Amino acid sequence: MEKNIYITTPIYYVNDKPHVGHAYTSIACDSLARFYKMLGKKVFFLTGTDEHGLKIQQSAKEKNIDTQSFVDLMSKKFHDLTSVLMLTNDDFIRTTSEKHKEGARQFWSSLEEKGEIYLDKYSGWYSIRDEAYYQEDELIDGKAPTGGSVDWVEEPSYFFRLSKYQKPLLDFYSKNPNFVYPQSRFNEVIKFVERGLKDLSISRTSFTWGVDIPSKKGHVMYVWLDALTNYITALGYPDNSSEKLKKNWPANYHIVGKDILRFHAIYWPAFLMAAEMRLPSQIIAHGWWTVEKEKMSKSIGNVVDPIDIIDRIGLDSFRYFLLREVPFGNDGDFSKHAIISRINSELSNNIGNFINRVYAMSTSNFGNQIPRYGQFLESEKKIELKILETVEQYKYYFLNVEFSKALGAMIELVSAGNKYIDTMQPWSLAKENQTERLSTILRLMLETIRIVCTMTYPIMPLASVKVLKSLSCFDGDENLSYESLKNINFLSDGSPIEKIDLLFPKIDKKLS
Ligand code: ME8
Repeated sequence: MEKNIYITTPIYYVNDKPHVGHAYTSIACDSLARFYKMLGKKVFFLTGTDEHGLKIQQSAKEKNIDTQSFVDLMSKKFHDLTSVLMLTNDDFIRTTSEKHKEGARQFWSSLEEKGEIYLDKYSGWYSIRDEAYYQEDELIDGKAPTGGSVDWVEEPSYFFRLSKYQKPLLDFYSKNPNFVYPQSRFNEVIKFVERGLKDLSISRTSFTWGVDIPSKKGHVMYVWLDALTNYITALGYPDNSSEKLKKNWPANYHIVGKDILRFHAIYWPAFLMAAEMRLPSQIIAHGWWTVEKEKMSKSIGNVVDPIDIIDRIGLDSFRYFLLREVPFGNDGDFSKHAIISRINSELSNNIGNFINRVYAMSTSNFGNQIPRYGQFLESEKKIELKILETVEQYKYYFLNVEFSKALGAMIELVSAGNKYIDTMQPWSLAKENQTERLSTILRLMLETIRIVCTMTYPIMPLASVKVLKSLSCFDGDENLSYESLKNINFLSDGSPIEKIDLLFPKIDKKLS
């Protein structure tokens, strides 16, 4: 049985509606999922919502809604966003579903049976915003390192023997040098573990909104233990005969923000080791977005609603900007200026213009039909080489989750195409009736457009499909293939070229 490529987003807290940070993680996962499908792989892509914990219980209370109705309402907003963003997720898990809760309880029992859990009393700092425990020496000016306020908590609690996993984790890290991407963040994780691990409090008794543990009256599961198990409960855990579990676990990519790396790169592998389960292959930590250089926050009132921005600039441009603007792993700034300059220069002026001029010349000279190839000269051979080189780079970068570089390679190919047209001056060839040369040049450029728009498909599915359809070469998303990028003779001689509307209009006014 061939294993699927299993890709996950974090499950999102439902204390508030989705913002651009959530959309970012989801779009990155979706693009990777679409790319793997183009490589001919079977993919399982999971997203969902994290609905327990004090933070959510308090948010519901503030709104005067009962907690279950509140999480139903908020989870729906995240679910609706999956369609707005055109995510190709195969499932959407909710941690309040019975199936998940039962799986999480079974995971607890499995840890308990193996002697990994004991009852004691927790006293220490807890940040409700981060749903995280902090050591005294981690606090900065009396706050969590994330800036969240902390409360002193003292309550009976079950503990997980995390300290026991210091060495096994360090051994695992050294045997799996690509476990965390990027490397700089991996180094931080390793340093943290090297400093020593304390056993982790994994149950709470001071509130009730969580997975209850029937045999432990009064305790609910720590929200992170509950949440992390979503990656396996969605696959049918604890049913070890589940086809889904066998086909997908271990995950290939858990893609998360840098703020929640500790949970995924330390706690989760330790829990899995304790449960004697296999570990995920890679945790990818992306950076954070600020808005006009400020931290996104409700009190500043600068939280970007993805639906609002998509209404203004369109889904493709939004997805493109997020993945192109900053190297994955780095922080980025979501600013009007950056969006306008990125979209206008690369999408409108470069790709848009390239497509327009090639379509205009093809339709005016060859009557809306795909022209044929004649003989290749050095200039055409050079473009062919550039295409082959670009598609290799593109794949290399994509598999390394370097989305920005993959798109950069694609943009360079478009620039090479534009330059080739400037040099070849097909408009003069038309005047001189050099039909074969003209036909060869335009065919090669139409193939280049097809290749470019197949490359952009994982990031800009709408525009890509529109162009491919207009070139009569689209027969379903499932048939798009990476292999077709290496073929410069893919279009059919004489088949129709349909007119398309302006693909990427300039966006200056839409953002003002
Ligand atoms: O952490 N820029 O959920 P969450 C980029 N429920 N990414 C951002 C961001 C920003 N400004 N703000 C948030 C949780 N994110 C847990 C996960 S998984 C088992 C449980 C990202 O809703 C953040 O980094 O607080 C994280 O990856 C994701 O949004 C979910 O955050």
